[in-house]
Amino acid sequence: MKVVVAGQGYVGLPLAVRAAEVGHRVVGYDVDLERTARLSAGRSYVADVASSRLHTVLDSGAYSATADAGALVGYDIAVITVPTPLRDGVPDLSYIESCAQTLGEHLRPGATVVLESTTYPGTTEEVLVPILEKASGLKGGVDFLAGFSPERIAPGNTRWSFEGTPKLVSGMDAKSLDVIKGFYDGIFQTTVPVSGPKVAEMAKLIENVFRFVNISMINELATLAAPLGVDIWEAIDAAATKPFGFTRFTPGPGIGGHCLPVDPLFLSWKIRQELGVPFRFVELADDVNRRMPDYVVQRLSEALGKRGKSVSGARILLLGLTYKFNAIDLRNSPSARIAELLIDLGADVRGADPNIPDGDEIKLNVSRVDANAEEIMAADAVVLLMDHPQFDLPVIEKRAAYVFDCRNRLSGPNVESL
Ligand code: SAJ
Repeated sequence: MKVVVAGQGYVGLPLAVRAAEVGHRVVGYDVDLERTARLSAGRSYVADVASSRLHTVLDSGAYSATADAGALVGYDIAVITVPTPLRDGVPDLSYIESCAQTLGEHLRPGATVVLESTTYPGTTEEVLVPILEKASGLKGGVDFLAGFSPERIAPGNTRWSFEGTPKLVSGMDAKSLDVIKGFYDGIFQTTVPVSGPKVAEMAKLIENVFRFVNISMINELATLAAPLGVDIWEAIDAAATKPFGFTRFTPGPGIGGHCLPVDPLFLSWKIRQELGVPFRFVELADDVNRRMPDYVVQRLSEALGKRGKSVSGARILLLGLTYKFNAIDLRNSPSARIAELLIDLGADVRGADPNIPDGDEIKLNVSRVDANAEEIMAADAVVLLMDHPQFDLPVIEKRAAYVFDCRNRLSGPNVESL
């Protein structure tokens, strides 16, 4: 079939390339000209899609990348994989809406549109379909088909492959489900049909709320275990020996990324909008999560105080600025807030992270340095935020005057753990 994948990011590109590899003619549509130029040159910027795979589908003509909406004409199926960020705490559906408008203008009878972007229950039927109908003059469920199928990409996850991860599928009606299931059956080893888009939209949110709430809970417990004199890290490892009914999460400086601190708030916002009541677990988790950077700074201030120093004027080296271990993404990373708090207290803050793509350092609010022995020795305090594999942990342990370790990877008289 002629397939359009709208949005060629860490979700859309793997789907587009896989669809091309299984025999579809795929147009990778993105409004970012720099991205489409890179893709057309066969240069992947998504870790899970090797440039060699991109070259193969480009050379065979199975895949092409474009920012030109005119290339969308005549698609049989279009998949929307655009961002759904929060803007001032409110869900921002503008990317979905503008994409739906563009796809609607090129929608013809018999075609199918699938939404993959994570969003609150009701978006597919109450936002997407009406826009498609208005832009095309066609009727959803009669002239065209639509549904929702959440993405379950786990960047860098080597345990579960893209096609090996079960895929939820839904349709606005039976025919839509049938066609959408058929499409994904050609790409994923397992598809899981559900009764409608709202179930699929909610299921995805349950997946991420589960993580968000549990990680926040373990973070709050970490702040309470320390004064109780309990080693939270050892206690978690002990709890994790339970072979059933437990999922291990570890404390950190805060929950970052564009999924976990965002998606659950889509749900709590919708619940307040529709029902006028709070989804208390998510609102509490968000509150706890927002306080973690303050907690890190408080522990740092106390440690410097014990060493006769104050944060003001202290030279502080942050190690690991991206949002999680081995990730390259800076979005919602706790490091930015921690740096901001320290700078406000008069500290001289530097940051080291080998994973940040060149050019992205302009987004940093700290000067970027290498995590070398000189920088480590020159700092009054080192903070290990993300234990990226490139960091030389023994050097940090040996050379740092003081380390606040948010990942419990180090030990020594100069080391304290979160
Ligand atoms: N984090 C902790 N402690 C933990 C686990 C995570 O502090 O025990 C922090 C991370 O450092 C990060 C944040 O939480 O800042 C989110 O971590 P994550 O492991 O959930 O990673 P994400 O945000 O990349 O989540 C993605 C999600 N994928 C999608 O939403 C499509 C999630 O559903 C996956 O379960 C997760 O990857 C995964 O398992 O890798």
